[in-house]
Amino acid sequence: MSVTACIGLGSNQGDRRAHLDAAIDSLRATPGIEHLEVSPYLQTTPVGGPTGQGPFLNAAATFQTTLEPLALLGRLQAIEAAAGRVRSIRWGERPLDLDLLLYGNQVIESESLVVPHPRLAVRRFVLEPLVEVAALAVDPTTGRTVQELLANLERTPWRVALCGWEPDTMSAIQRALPSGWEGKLFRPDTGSWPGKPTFLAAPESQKRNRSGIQKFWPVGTPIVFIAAPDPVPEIVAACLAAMPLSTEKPVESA
Ligand code: PH2
Ligand code: MG
Ligand code: MG
Repeated sequence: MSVTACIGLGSNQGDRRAHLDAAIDSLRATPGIEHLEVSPYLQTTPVGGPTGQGPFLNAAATFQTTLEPLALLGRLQAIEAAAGRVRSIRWGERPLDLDLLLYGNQVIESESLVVPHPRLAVRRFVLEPLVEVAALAVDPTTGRTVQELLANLERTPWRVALCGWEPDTMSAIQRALPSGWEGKLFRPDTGSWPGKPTFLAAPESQKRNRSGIQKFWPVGTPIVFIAAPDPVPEIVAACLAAMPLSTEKPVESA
């Protein structure tokens, strides 16, 4: 059976265009991969990782595949290795990064592979190229299309869910919010909103995190999600599930 898969491509070391071109050629030559479409290449500013890295060239591709998810992952990693990729510092410079973003509508959470990609919904450098080749592909964790996820990044909501472990960083962000904005701190380790009863949130307890957020701000409340130091996938999913796509500030009832 053939499945539609989507991948993200990135390079910020060496001849970036040549690395992306070679990766596309290798994918096209792979048995079990067909009808590959690739987005334009987009120059983007590095997000996260050590400072001083050069800009990325990012792209996305979609194709039909008969490869099982882990076989596809293995093929992507072999193509990365052929480009000279050595895995050292997380989010450090790399000649080639190939990320499996979507594999049909499957949700996979194994030791070596998490699909949809955990940070798909919050990364402009992934969604901007992806919308060029798979605008209507659906992210099964949020139920949103790629084009909706990208539109979501353009919104200017006025409530902010600050997720993180470091109280100082969190309160600094809270103080920096524009006037009229409301910020609430969320502790992903305990699942508690300060001032609200704590409930246990195991990493996999997406449902509980979601209901925690919804108790605080009901479903449909426009919120934006800020995480430090690193987005927590289940919180991202919970926030997105609680967010409508409207940018309008809701009228407060007295
Ligand atoms: N990849 C990362 C981390 N940061 N920033 C940009 N602009 N593009 C990337 O592809 C990228 C990144 C982790 O893989
Ligand atoms: Mg990546
Ligand atoms: Mg990667």
